[in-house]
Amino acid sequence: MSAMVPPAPNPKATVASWKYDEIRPMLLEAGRLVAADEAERRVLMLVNPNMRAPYTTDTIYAGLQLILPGETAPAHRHTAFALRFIVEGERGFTAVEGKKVIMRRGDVILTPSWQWHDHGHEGDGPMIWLDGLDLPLYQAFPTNFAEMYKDERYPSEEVESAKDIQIGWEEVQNDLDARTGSHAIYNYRSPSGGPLSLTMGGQAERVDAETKSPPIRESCSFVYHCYEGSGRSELKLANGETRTLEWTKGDTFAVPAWTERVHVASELSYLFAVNDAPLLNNLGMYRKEQ
Ligand code: 1HN
Repeated sequence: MSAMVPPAPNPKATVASWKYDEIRPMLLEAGRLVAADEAERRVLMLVNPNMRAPYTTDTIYAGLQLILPGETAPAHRHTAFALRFIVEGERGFTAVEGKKVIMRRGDVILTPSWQWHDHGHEGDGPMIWLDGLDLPLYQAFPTNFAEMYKDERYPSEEVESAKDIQIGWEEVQNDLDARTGSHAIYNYRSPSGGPLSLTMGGQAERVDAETKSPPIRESCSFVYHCYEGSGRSELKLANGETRTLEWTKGDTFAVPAWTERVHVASELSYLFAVNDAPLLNNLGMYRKEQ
């Protein structure tokens, strides 16, 4: 029976990390080699070393997407949900179902299922963000499809703010900083009060300088991104293996399901993470040990 119902969760994904100063040059090289509209989306997929695309963890796809000045990533829509965490650049935009939203570093911007969206860039220099999509689910539920719009851009108007799809960094950090204790977790909520989507959620964490977060393990998995600071995460996988990952600003790392994590900050640090907690909660599969 234990092959079918193991004594502990056994994710296929392993711990993995992508250092920004190593992968940024590759992304820029992709920028030289492949036009954004040629690729539809120019993304450096963060594929879990134990798996193949689209798996960053068993349930989350993540990648770094690049748009160069003047480029357009053409309008399309798909059943998959996407959230983006803006890493670098100014005056890039994403237009979602007619709302053109300017991307600012640290923003979370949502692309709900089946909404038309295109990306562009009216500033200088590279515009880079982390995409989190629920693509792995569609390997089990073959209900994923995309539709291309007839034109490059779906008609849109620039908006000052789009509270339904954009959460700025400032309110997140204000909330984290207002909390007592050397470690705090902020769970992103959609304006309607629930998690960001039916499948994917977001969280941000503050870890004060020279402190560590309490050990936590959850049945959901995470793709973490260091917004600011530096430190390491001490990870104990579901199979008992232990791994330590060093991180600094811009680095991204995957934490598989049921991995115990302790973040150790060398300086005041802020981490963002996309997770699949909403999916597991909706299916009654979410567990947490703290
Ligand atoms: C996609 O449509 C986006 O809309 C980003 O920006 C990443 C990765 C694989 C397949 C589709 C986007 C994607 C993607």
